[in-house]
Amino acid sequence: RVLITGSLGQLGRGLNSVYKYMYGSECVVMSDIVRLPANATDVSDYNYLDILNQGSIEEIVVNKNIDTIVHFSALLSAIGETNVPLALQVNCRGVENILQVAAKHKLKVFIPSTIGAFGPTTPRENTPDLTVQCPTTIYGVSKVYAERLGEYFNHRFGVDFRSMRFPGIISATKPGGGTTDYAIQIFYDALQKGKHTCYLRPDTRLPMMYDTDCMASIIQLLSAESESLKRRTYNVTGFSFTPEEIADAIRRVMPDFEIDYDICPTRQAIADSWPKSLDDSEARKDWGWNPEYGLEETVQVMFALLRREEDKPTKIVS
Ligand code: VAH
Repeated sequence: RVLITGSLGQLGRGLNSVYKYMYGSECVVMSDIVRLPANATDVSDYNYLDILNQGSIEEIVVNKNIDTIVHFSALLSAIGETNVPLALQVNCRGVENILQVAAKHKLKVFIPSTIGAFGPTTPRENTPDLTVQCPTTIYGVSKVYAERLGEYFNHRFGVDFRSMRFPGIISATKPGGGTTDYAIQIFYDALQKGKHTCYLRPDTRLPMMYDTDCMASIIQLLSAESESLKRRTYNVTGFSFTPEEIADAIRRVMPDFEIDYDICPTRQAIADSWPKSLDDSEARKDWGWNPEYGLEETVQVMFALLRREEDKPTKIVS
């Protein structure tokens, strides 16, 4: 049975649906710190869980007989810079609590890392798994800490810790406070206004991945045999593009779409410190990572999903 923290966030809701579909709803326990939206439907086992309270994590793990935690709760890169003390609490203390509970109750743990765990001194093209990691955001610093702490708990206490450095994830769910958020907002704006004002420069290249591939990577990494994993933290990526290039791809579907630019210095500086493309060959070799979606497929599926959503209230599927 899997416990998902931050399960109402961008990735949590999708993973919850995937787990329910693959293994049945009795196999997934959702948690977060906010009430369910009033129009939420199909939520089978949703729990309040403050990850800063280790006892509460333990209570759910024991009461619900959890063997795996997918720990999504985190403050993302842009919002982290606006509240460093909270980012330290959520991203560092939260991870410490999860790993300590995992050690005590012998759990498997997945904690996502990010391209944000790299920084301006990292080679930016085809960035490998093992390289310089000196990030300049509190998000990045806390994710390097999570990677190191997870690996430490693995070799010191035998915790089955697994992690991936995700690029920006494009999904038909609103993200919260990241630097790559524009790559989702652009679709909502295209449908609602025919126009998007981008906070990054037109030539800012970043690695990205479509939601379905992201979910598949989590399921695949979590089901890989421990012996096949040569490391505990892997790079994974889908494809890289710039705002200009995604706008062109959108125009191939919606010819009148317009983009203009109003640069946000904080987010631009963050994006400029991150890799433009990732080398994920180790994940491909060790556990069969093989993404399916490119830019064109992503544009197609995002429009299809959001057009459907336009007629419906927000739905939480568990
Ligand atoms: C952010 N989406 O923008 C996150 C992320 C790839 C970066 O981890 O902060």
